[in-house]
Order: sequence, then structure tokens, then C-alpha cells
Amino acid sequence: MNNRRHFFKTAGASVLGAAVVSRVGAASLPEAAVQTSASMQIPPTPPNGRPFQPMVTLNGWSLPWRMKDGVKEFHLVAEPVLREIAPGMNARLWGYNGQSPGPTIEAVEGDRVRIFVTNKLPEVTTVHWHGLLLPSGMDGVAGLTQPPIGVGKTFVYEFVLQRSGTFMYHPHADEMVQMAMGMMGMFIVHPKDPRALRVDRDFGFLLNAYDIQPGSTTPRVNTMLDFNLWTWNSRAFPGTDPLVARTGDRVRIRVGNLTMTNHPIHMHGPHFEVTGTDGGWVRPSARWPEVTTDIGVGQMRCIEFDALAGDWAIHCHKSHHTMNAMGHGVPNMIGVKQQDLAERIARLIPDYMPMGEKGMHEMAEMEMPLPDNTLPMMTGQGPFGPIGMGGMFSVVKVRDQQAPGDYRDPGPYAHPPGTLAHEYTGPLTEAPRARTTTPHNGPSVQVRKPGPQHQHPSH
Ligand SMILES: [Cu+2]
Repeated sequence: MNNRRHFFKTAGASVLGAAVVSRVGAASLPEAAVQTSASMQIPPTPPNGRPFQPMVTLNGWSLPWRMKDGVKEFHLVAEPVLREIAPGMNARLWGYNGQSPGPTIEAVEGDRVRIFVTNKLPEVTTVHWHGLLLPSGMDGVAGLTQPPIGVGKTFVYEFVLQRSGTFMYHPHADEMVQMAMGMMGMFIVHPKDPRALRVDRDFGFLLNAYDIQPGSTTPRVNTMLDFNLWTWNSRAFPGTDPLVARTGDRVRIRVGNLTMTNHPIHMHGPHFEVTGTDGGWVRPSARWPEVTTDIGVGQMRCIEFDALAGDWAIHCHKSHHTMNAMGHGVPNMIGVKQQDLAERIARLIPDYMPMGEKGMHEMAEMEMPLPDNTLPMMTGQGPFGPIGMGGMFSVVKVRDQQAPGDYRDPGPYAHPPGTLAHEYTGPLTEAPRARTTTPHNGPSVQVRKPGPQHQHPSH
């Protein structure tokens, strides 16, 4: 009897014990911080671990960690999120910890990191640590190096950071869908010596793209090239933050490309050097000056420059990538008198949008009715009028008086006297103009119709 009672007592205790253990188990996961804002969050000075100078993620944030027995522990939660692409437009994406892209993970060369990944997506996922040197079994390729992380499951990745540099993370499970839905983030490994490769301001963002039809909120995931939203960290101008610096600051911008095409990133103003690639830092003797650097698919480039005062545009040089949602079936109507034609066509085809008679600039000045949750094709106001840009565009704003560590938008640049383009008001003479109509006795053009001899031989 005593034994029996004792048995029940023990059983009860063991049940209780199990409950306690499981609660302890839950508490042993690091807290998964969630971000609700799409604006730039300046990371704090590292509260523990090896010291480093944090990177500032454009329209993003860095993931807090905890130290446990000398290991830096992070908790990523893969989940559906609502991301503001720019004021007036939200997208239903997949991301991590409340945002897309996910938070930037920052650590130091030599750190051992343990990253818990909880899957709250409706399908399996993994995380691949793009560019990091790690054991094969931590590489995150579903099927090849690990079973996929099931719905509702948590996996643990653990490795030592061997080299400093700029890396990325993204799924390697159903990646066409998951990356088209916005699943990606940056992974920064800082040098062990915080004085090495020191800059005054360190910015970073990922190039990404979405196909979200006007009036809808969820990306089409089968699109390969014809995206209509070209974004930096899932933000389109004027939703992109300015990159703010003080005159003379050494500035680094790290850019990773997880779209399906290359992006020549062009910065006005100071010349820069490419100081880092996917494989690490470029030796000073191997750097060369640039004003545009092409970033291939899956690649990363760090650029550095000495800041000069002014408002300097920074953008992708593919001109369609500085436009927001637009139909590519827009006919070229330059020089065509349209008068009330557009209005009459619009009665038949409600969303008919002709290209302007004089180009598209006039469209930037028009208030056009748009479907809900749709950005104008080009938008954003500058001190001199509309900025005919959207998409992959921002402004490097450099000011003499910007305080160190202050990233707030200083407003438009006050151009020193004599340094601003202005209208010429002196005497006018008639300037010669190039002839644009076909002359009667002009050069004749021979048109050769394709005949059988021009056809490709059939095989
Ligand atoms: Cu581009």
C-alpha cells in the first residue's frame, strides 16, 4: 500500500516534472523579437560579447541576441508578415520576426552562434547561410544537408564565424516561392578587431523585387523577370530611407542581390571603391574607383567613399527599376497628338493609360486615379518639384553639421551661392535645331524582304 501510494506520488511528481521541463524547454529558447515598423531602427551598441560597430539596415533592424555560456543565441521566426512597401501600399509577404526582409544578424569573427529557427509558415522551410563558411550539415539545403523544418517545428543551427564580411540568409526549400514572397535577410560578420576596416557610417540593404498586380497585396510567385516593384529591403522610393552622413565621414554601403537580374547601382557625387565582395574584403591595392557597380544575382558588394556635402541620388541604373508598378504594354506616344483620344479609349478600356505626348514627365505631375493599395509609377517630392523616380532609388544626404550617430533626415540641401543650376535669362539667339522630319531628297532606304534564302535551315 505504502509502495503503491509512493508509486502514485512519484508518478505525479514525474508528470509535474515533465510539465516543468517543457516550460523550461520553452524558456530555453531565446526570445524572438518582433519588429512592427518598416523604418530604419538604429542598432544599440552591443550590450555583451565582443565589441563591434553595428551596421544600419536601410528600413530595417538588427536582431537582438542573448549570450549563453559564451554562445551568441538568436531566434528567427519564419512567418507571414504585412510589409509597407511605401506609404499607401502594403504587401502580404513572408519574412522573419514581423518584417520582410528579416532582421540583420550581426556577430563577430570568432563568435560561436546558435540560431533557432521556428517555422510558422504554412509549408516547410530551411535557412541557408549564404556565403558563410560552416560545416556542410549547417548549410540549410532541404533534402541535401538536412530534412526540411516542418510546419510549427524549430531547428537549431550552430557554427563558428570564421571570416568577417557581408553575407545573407534565405530559404533553400521551395525557394522560388519563398524568396518571391520576401524571405531573406543580411548576416554581418564584423572583424575581431573593432578598429579594423573602421568606417563612420555603415549601411546595408538587399535588392529584391515583387510582382504585385495593381489593387492586390500578394506577390505573384511564378514571375521570372517582369516584376513591377523593384525594391531595397522591400521598400520602393519614396518609402526608402535616406542614407544620412556628415561631410568627411567614411561611409560604407553593403548591397546584396537576391532578385533574378543584375542591378548596376549608381551613386551621384563622391566616387567610391568596391571594398568587399561575397568572398570577403578587397585588399586596398586591388580596389579601383567607380561611380556604378553592377551587382549580379546572388552577389554582394560593399562600396566605400568619403562623404561630400549635398543631396546625391543613389539608384539602380536600369531605368525601369526606378519605376513603380507600370504596365509594360504602354505604347510610345511621344509626338502623337492624343487630344481626347485617351479619354475616349478609357471609356472602353477603363485602365487604359497612354504614355504622355511629350514623354512621361507630365504623368509624374498628374494626380491619376489608381486602384487601392497601388503606388504611383513615379512619385516623391523634392524641393524643386516631383522626383520622377520610384523603385530602387534613395538619396545620400551629406551635411556639414550632421551630428555623429544622427541618422535623421536633415531635409533638403541648402546649396551654397553660385552652385545651383538656374534658368538663363540673358539675350536669346535662335539655336540651330536638328531636322526631325523626313526630307524629300533624303537618303533612300532599301528594304529587302526576307526570302527563302534567308530562312534558317530546318533540322
Ligand atoms: Cu535594377
